[in-house]
Amino acid sequence: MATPIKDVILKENAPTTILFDKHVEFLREYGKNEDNFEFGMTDYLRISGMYWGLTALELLNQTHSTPQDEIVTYIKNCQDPESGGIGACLGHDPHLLHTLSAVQILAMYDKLDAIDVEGVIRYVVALQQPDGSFTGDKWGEVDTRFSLCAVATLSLLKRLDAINAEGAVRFVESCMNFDGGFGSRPLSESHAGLVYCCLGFLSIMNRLDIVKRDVLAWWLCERQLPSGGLNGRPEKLPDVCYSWWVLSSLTLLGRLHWISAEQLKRFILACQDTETGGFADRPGDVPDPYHSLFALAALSLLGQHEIKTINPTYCMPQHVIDRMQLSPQILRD
Ligand code: GRG
Repeated sequence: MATPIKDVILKENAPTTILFDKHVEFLREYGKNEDNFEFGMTDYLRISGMYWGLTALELLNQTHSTPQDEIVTYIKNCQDPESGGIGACLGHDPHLLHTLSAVQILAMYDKLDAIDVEGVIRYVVALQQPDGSFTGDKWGEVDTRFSLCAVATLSLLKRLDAINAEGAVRFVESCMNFDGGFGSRPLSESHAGLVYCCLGFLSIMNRLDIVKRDVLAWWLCERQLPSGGLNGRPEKLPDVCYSWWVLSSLTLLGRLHWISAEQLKRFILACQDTETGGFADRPGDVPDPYHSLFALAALSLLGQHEIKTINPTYCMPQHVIDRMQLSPQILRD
């Protein structure tokens, strides 16, 4: 007997339009109460959390309502003067992921000079390994996510020249699989999140020529399930965040039109919380800023006009990327 496909069923009364005002309120209020349990339990992802929420608000054209000076001071205080890296929150060890999120926020605010930029460059360079890979921090975990974080950070600071670029590309290429996808390390299973990381990396390095373009685009389209939602790898449930990891990848490959946009949009809209605003991983679950950003960013790639245009490589507003005169590679026919 064939194994049934893992998927969800969308309810007839699921929302079919963007609950714009509810999302603005949800994102503005999220994390304001420092005394609640969730706030204390999410210290370890604070700065990335700020990037998700602030970018989502910017996509909804609401940046003017965020306390910029307070945020910039907070980020400054999270920079470790010794290594130059930035931690998730005050008193935490620095990590490449939060270093990138901090640089993305400051780039959006046009306030990159608020931090010790040379320190950040020193931190990223020190994390590159002899085989070209990057660790996320001083504890040594290697992952293709960190290859993207490293080059995205350096390119936003206009210092891509500081690393061994050839070695970095060779490492990412060694993570490519027979199905055209990429995993976290050589011989690891292809995963849509890591496909985005590797394509984003190659887009910044102007080396998308090395990908198996149509084989990979086909594998990405196979992530779409009967509900319209996308999973990250075979046999897994859909999650609205893959709308971003898969669509941004298809956009970089010039194959966005291969997916069923209408069905995906239906799934994304069904993930909205009609009471509180915000998007959850799947319809009916609890919403959060992470899923809200990647849902809104995917809707932007699908051409939803109320949402500002997103850049598929950096997951930042396109007008910021244009202001910084960055032009990461995109394959077009
Ligand atoms: C947004 C510019 C920008 C950078 C972020 C950290 C990062 C860079 C990207 C993360 C990409 C990602 C989602 C990687 C996947 C990690 C992973 C292996 C998740 C586990 O997935 P599954 O398949 O579980 O085990 P699910 O939850 O899909 O069922």
